[in-house]
Amino acid sequence: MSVLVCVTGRNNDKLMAKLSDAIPDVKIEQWPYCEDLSSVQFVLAWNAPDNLWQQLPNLKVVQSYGAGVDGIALDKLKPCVSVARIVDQKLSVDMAEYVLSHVLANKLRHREYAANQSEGYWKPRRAMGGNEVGILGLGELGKVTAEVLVRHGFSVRGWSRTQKDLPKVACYAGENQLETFLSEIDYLVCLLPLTQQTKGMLNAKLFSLLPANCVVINVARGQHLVEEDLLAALDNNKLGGAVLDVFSTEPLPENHPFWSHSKVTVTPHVAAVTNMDTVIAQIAANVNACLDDTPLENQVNLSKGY
Ligand code: NDP
Ligand code: OXD
Repeated sequence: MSVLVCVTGRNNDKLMAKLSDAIPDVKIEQWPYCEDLSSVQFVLAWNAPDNLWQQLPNLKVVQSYGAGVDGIALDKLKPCVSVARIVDQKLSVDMAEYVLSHVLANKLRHREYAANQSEGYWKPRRAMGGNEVGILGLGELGKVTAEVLVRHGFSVRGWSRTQKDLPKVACYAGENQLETFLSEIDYLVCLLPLTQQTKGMLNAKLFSLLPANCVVINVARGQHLVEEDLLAALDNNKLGGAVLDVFSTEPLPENHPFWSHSKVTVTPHVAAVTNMDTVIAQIAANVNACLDDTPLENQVNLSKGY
């Protein structure tokens, strides 16, 4: 049995060393180098190429190196393959802090004052009044984000597929309650997984259901957003602004209108970055579970796709 690490777009030297320390008796190789594809039973994956899976006849487990599993072509896996994701309190808290900081930055007009400073223009104004934050997705990241916002005095509502019951959070569920959830929101945070149902959800129709001053914060996936619809809503003053951490194409292309739009804040997919030190134990535990044929930690429900 061997483990293949296919975490693309980064240097994995430290990750390989830490994994070797955690599972010293297991052979670990790094894609694209692999001595014997038929011995690979476990893949640690991030943005793995779609044609990898058909080359691994004895694959048993794919472990995502993040919370999302949309970078793994689930439809290309054999039915006997299980998928696991990262669940990590540090990841959730990092996400909550990112969202809180951008809600506060908009409320306190940081962007406006930065623009004024560059012109040497002194114009004091009151902070924005709105205090209502709506979170699409009340999963591992959404529920911690809701909790942190509540603790900071925001009025929080959340929307999910199945009904939730969270302290001091107004919980809505399903398509029927989406319109009510969206009304009267000052900040809309997207923390949904990317699935067939959620792809393109942040579109003109949804924006038309939000109050005109609402700020959209997308920290989930770029494909949730219809970019032209967002630009039109911002330019026609149907939305107050947008904070975007994720994009359909990453890195965001050089000439993309988001870079210079006065109402858009761009960050380079950094809202919550997987922390090697805090997740290595759950990856090692899943390699051992794969070896022993025991249940995985944080297994993904493949029929739901997240
Ligand atoms: P979870 O899978 O734990 O939670 C997903 C939530 O979305 C659940 O509450 C689920 O509802 C809800 N949901 C899913 N489909 C629907 C639907 N069709 N209608 C309504 N609600 C739906 O995900 P996480 O919280 O861990 O992560 C969310 C996403 O954040 C990840 O998939 C990833 O794309 C992104 N992410 C981004 C990062 C960044 O740095 N920008 C870092 C980490 C993650 P229910 O509970 O009822 O099933
Ligand atoms: C994740 C991410 O899904 O970093 O973990 O986007």
